[in-house]
Amino acid sequence: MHYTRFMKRMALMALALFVATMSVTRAEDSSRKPNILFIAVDDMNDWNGVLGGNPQSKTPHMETLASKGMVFSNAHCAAPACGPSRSAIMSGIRPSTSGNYTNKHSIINNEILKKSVLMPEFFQQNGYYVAGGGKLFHGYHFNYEIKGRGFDEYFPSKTQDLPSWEGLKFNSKPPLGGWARQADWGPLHPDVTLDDHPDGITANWATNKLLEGELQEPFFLGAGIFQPHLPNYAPQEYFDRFPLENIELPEGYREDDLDDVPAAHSKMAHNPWLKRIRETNQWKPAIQAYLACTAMVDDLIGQIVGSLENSKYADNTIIVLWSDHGFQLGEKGRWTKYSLWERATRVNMIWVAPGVTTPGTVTNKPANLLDIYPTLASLTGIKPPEGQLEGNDLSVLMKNPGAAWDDTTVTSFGYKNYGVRSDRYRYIVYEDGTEELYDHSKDKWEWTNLASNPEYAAIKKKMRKEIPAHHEPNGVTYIVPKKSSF
Ligand SMILES: [Ca+2]
Ligand SMILES: [Ca+2]
Repeated sequence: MHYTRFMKRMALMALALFVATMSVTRAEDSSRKPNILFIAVDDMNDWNGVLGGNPQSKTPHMETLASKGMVFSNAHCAAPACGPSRSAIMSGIRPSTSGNYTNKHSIINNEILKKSVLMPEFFQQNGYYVAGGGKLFHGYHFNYEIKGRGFDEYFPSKTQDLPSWEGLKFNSKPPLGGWARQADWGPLHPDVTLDDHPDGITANWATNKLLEGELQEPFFLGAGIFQPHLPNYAPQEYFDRFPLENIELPEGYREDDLDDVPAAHSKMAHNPWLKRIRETNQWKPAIQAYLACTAMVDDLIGQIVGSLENSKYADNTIIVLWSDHGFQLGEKGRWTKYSLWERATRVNMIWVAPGVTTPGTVTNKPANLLDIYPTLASLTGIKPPEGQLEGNDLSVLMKNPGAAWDDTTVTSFGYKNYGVRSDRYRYIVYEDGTEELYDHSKDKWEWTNLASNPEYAAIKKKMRKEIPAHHEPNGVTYIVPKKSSF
């Protein structure tokens, strides 16, 4: 008996010693954990040199970044709108699981999301210093719901994600001012420089954080760039790079493109902007502005990444650059996002993970913004929250691009509307059961809907199996305050 108790005590002491040693090791490990530079870009589609969606674009800094790491060229959003896309990124939970489907759905009052550990909280709870600036969450969610939760510091403040637009001077009267708050574009007054632009201010904040070298390590530093989200305002020099007389209309536009598309698409969301833009002869100026703002964002990406490279953190910092969804500039009669077509779901996702990614790697395997959270957990060696994350760990592909992988990835918009993308096909099914199917091997602009062609019945059946089994009803609606910024 005595002997047994002695042994038990010895065992407990050994265990205590082991645990103590482990925690020392963990503490030491934690000081060596990689930092994270998390760069978010709003509404940036594939019109850049990395994804090759439009040869008119000029994005040398993104191309340089891509050459240093791994590009996921077939990456898609969880939802084609700022709010649900970013809620899914930050929680790692699909919209169809949470019921957070649109910009007006709450995070903090959502029964599922309110129990989740959001990404900034996850890193903060695991010993990271978490700093953010600019648009990381959807503005309403951050400013009125999250209020800096999980962040040790936020710029400009924990209840204001974007630096103010107040006082910015324009070169001339914005072309469409008045009919829709965000339907505006144009150069800023010649006196206005990039340093005065809200995105330039956010980028300068991130630059200073990196170059000052006083961040507590390991850190998570998030910089959220708002352009090329509308309204597309940039300094004149960016407009000068894209002379109006050289602007081409979108290659993917066809006047009759919607003839073979079920009517259900317009129920999800529809805006009449293209008609208005054409009537006012603004199609080319609007494209010019999108390209100009994308070029401006590219310069800011170059600035932030360059600051990291010139900082003491360069060798031990993971970079992930992502955009929250794509953007349509007239294709299928649409302006902005809010659709399940390629133009709206395809996103930018570039990773540089020291010692993990191979420079200049590109994979076309299906990926999703939902995958960011589990990938960062894996790359930092931190156990993810139990039973929460629904995305995949992309580090598997970073280590072995030929690894076995999911055949498809899913985007949803609104209750029971789904888009499924494989390497080759896009399948869409709406709540009413109507469908679309496109073969990207011969139809990259998704002009020909093959859903009613019996030759593709087996493909459709296979794609349909990828749709989530659970469809959570619409979550609690967020009440938009009367006075709010874009
Ligand atoms: Ca967005
Ligand atoms: Ca068509």
